[in-house]
Amino acid sequence: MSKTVAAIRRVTARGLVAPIARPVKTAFALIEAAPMVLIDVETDQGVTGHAYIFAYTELTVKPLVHLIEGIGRDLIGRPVAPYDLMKAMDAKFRLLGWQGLVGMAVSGLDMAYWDALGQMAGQPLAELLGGSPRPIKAYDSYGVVDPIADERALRRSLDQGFRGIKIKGGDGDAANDERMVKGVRKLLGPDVSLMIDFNQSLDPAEATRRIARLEPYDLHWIEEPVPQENLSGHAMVRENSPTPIQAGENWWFPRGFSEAIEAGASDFIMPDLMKCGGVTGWLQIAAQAEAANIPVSSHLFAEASAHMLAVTPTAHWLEFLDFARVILAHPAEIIDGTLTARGPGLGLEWNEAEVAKYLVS
Ligand code: SMN
Ligand code: MG
Repeated sequence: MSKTVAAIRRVTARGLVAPIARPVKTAFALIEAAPMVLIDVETDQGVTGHAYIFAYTELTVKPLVHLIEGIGRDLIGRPVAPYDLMKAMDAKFRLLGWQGLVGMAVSGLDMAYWDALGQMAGQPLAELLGGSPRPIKAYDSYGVVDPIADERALRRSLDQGFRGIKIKGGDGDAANDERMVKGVRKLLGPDVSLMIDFNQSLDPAEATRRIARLEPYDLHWIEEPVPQENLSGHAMVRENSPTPIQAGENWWFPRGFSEAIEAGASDFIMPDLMKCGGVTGWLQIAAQAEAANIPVSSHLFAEASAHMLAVTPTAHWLEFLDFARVILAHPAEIIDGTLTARGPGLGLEWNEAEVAKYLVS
């Protein structure tokens, strides 16, 4: 039984800045809207694969659109085969290097390819990969919070059934972090997992001091205490930390994870589908994590990550930070604090009327 392999007919990318329900304040910036790029990979089988990536800043939206469409022109007529894509991209970008916008573009294309394959099979991606969609435990992801001003929002998260809340630190001094953590812990009670994310803002000595100060509040993890590339610094902080260390959203491709695991940088890892090499990269990272007994959580991209965590042997937490809500025809639905992957493919369909409102030309 042989069937023609689907081939690429056209790749389109569209940039937009979408409104978000809650601004996210980090140690470095205030994110008030979500700059994103939507990728559509049209095949000759009548199916179009979809994926979105997060550009972090509006400045990188147009360069990403240009890059993705430029790569796309060279893909026309080639099979919708993610491993072939990775090989072709390696040949194209080896001398330039893959980190940064190139890696984001390639990872986004990979996700759209897998979405097309799932759609063609009439299966959710999790099922195509040999698993089955199941409810994945999610945490609600906040920026820096004020336990008083944000009390209503936090209570609403609990009402939605979330059993985990992440907040951001490093926006001020250690006393400021402690006030926030103490207030949020009091509000949540002892049984909800509370995580703090420093977004790479500290040096190892300061991180160690702050983590010791936060010990009484039973934090579930300390995320990115020091710059992501400082693997030995992560390991040093981890060595002295009573709380598990979490990192990975800024490690690039499976190679980045093997280096970090080798360095003993983190207790937990959280690949970002857009930086880790898409679905193809994630699968290779999940295998490394299983071999090393490391729990795996996701970063952003909740809809696609719910598929990946369903086929990750050491699946831990799904991050819920709802950047894509307004541009999706069927936004992610949290039920009892969990998210279940939906198909076919990644289950992404654009709400074109909303997309049109936020396009950057
Ligand atoms: C984060 C990254 C990018 C945008 C918002 C928040 C963060 C996280 O580090 O872990 O969600
Ligand atoms: Mg983070």
